[in-house]
Amino acid sequence: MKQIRVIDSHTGGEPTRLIISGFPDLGPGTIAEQQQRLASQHDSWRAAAVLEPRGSDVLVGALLCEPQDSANVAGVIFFNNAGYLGMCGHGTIGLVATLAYMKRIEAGEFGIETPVGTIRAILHGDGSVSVRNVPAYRLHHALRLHVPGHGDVVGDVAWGGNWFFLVGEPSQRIAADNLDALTAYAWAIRQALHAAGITGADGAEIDHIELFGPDPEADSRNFVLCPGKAYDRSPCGTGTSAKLACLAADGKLAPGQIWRQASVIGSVFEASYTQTEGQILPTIRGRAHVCAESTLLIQPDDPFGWGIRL
Ligand code: PYC
Repeated sequence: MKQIRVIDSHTGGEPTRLIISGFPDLGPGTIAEQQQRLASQHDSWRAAAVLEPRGSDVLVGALLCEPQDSANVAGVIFFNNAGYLGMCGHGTIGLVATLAYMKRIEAGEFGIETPVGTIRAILHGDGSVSVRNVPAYRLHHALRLHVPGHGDVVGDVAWGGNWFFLVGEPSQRIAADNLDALTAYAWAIRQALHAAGITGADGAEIDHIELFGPDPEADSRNFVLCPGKAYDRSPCGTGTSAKLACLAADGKLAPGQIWRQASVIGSVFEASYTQTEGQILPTIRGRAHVCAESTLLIQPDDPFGWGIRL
């Protein structure tokens, strides 16, 4: 029987399952190389950890890895029901909160290696976590897209550690009582992007759709549809980074100015940026809480032991 030790947390409602031990050895190399090995040779472990019957579509897995550079506190590979993520903001906040729960770190600043680069995180004295993300930028502005069944939709394409299509004036209300309609609308946008051959840089698939609306307390409320069709319960760290890149490009948010991004369920990230050449360096601050510590078991005769793949 296989055993996988995990600690679950949630960041503003969005869950992260940190894999502490039990996955196969991914060998030497960068976190990006290890991610490729996990995907090509051991993907069933991802499925076992995050798919039903142990997981769910909304769960993000985070494999804790040894960092290549000993100055960094950890390496991490993020994945979900559909595959692998370059970076994950809520997941990094969950990782840092979990390392604190495990007493591996105390308040301070840390380097964390991800497949898309090394990021910096600060664990604050009040338990909140700031993530200084990889550089973000807007690739396309005000792109008009025909979405069958929904008419024309105008949005930006931006990178925030994952690729996003950001729609400032969606035809759907951003509200927790409108989730089915939001999901159908965002999924139709994603399919229309694919059909139109619109991609991120180097042909990368735009696999996150982000819709915005007003919020009574924050600067904006969003709905983010993740690659596997689950919506992000948090305001999405990489999505908020992509949003900052668009606000900066439009001259609507100055460096250092705080942007309060609410999620569709009302959790909030505080975000700001500094400028680099042609790109921005976003910082996202939020809070995670640990909520379970367990051992996943895979019995050899369990027909769904390696996850339900539909
Ligand atoms: O917080 O960056 C994020 C994220 C990506 C997918 C789900 N959450």
